[in-house]
Amino acid sequence: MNVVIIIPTYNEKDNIEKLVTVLEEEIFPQIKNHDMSILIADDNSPDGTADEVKKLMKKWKNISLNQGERKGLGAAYVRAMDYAIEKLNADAMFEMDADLSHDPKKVPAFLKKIEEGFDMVVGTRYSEGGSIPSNWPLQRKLFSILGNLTVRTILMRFGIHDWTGGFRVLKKEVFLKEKEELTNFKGYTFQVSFLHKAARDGFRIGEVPINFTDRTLGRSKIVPREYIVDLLTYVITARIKEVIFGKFGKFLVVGGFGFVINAVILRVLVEYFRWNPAPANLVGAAFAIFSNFNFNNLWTFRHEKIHSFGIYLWKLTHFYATSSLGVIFIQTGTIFILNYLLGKQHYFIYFLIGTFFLLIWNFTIYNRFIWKQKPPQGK
Ligand SMILES: Nc1nc2c(ncn2[C@@H]2O[C@H](COP(=O)(O)OP(=O)(O)OP(=O)(O)O)[C@@H](O)[C@H]2O)c(=O)[nH]1
Ligand SMILES: [Mg+2]
Repeated sequence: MNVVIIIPTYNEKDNIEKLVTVLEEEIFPQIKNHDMSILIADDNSPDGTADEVKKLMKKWKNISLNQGERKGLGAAYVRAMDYAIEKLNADAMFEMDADLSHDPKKVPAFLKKIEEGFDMVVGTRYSEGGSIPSNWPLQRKLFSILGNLTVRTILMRFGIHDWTGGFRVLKKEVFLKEKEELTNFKGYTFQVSFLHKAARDGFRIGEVPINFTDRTLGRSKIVPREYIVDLLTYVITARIKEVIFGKFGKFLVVGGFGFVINAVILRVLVEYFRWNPAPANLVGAAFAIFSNFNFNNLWTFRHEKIHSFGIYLWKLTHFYATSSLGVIFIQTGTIFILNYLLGKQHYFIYFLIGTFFLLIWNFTIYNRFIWKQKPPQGK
């Protein structure tokens, strides 16, 4: 594989030579089965980082420099990953800080995980074997640990321990798939959002424990307050979107379609054929149930999709049986009772009220009995 180690830099003149030298002289010679190179993504650092890199490029031929305007860490990574794939033919790319916080000795362990079949491997400080600096004040330690725990909890993904770290390797396919969505995350939120989207899309995520050390030279670029606000905004909105556009959202769309079928048949039978609202609703609902079953099977619950025709018929019957309970007793029952008490003229409002009760009942039943989910598989 062509493996490119991408190192973003902003004013890292004092660090870059040390890091590059260790990689070139100690690490790369150990790696026999991959072509290793380095790409430095510098945002026109005023301290002259780029001049330092140009000197290093004379010494080692496998170093490239990708320069651009400063638009934040995420933007620098997106630009550099594009460059690595197009110009350097990268199959896999590392993300690594320039300030020596990430131990280059761990590079082979990351590559081993890629060879084992993982698509993206993240360095983790928060699981066994990993660590944050012991000299950090308690407040900073707590902040770091609780921050990651918050992200894991809100996103409901507990299998990944370190969301905010920046020592990773990923196959080019992961970047190409997520790239379009990543351009919105120009700052440090890039790390969380990239990992979240990769996990969402089913890429295999591996972990390597790392021991994070503090930078000794140069200044930190992170603006904590801005970062926290961006990070929380991302995880909360991402989670809300997942819920709305996930199963429940699809369920509403399918149900909405069924609702229209039900309503049209009800109106036609009542207005043109002079039926009573209750039996008219039963006919409308019978068609709506058929539509709902098929759309849910093909779309909402497609991961638990039913394959054989025998099972399809069995499940459809089962679905009619469970749905008819709700349709007869809850929806049509509401129409029947209100019709009896208040008269026929507002029958459509009774239908709306009955359908609302039915909706709540149905989602519970569908989830519990019909497309019962397999237990999640541990990663
Ligand atoms: N190209 C580019 N690199 C950046 C930018 N912001 C940060 N970096 C680099 O990204 C890496 C991580 O930044 P740091 O400032 O070390 O962030 P951090 O590690 O979270 O903070 P510290 O623990 O204080 O070092 C370093 O190599 C920075 O030079 C940016 O806007 N553009
Ligand atoms: Mg750092």
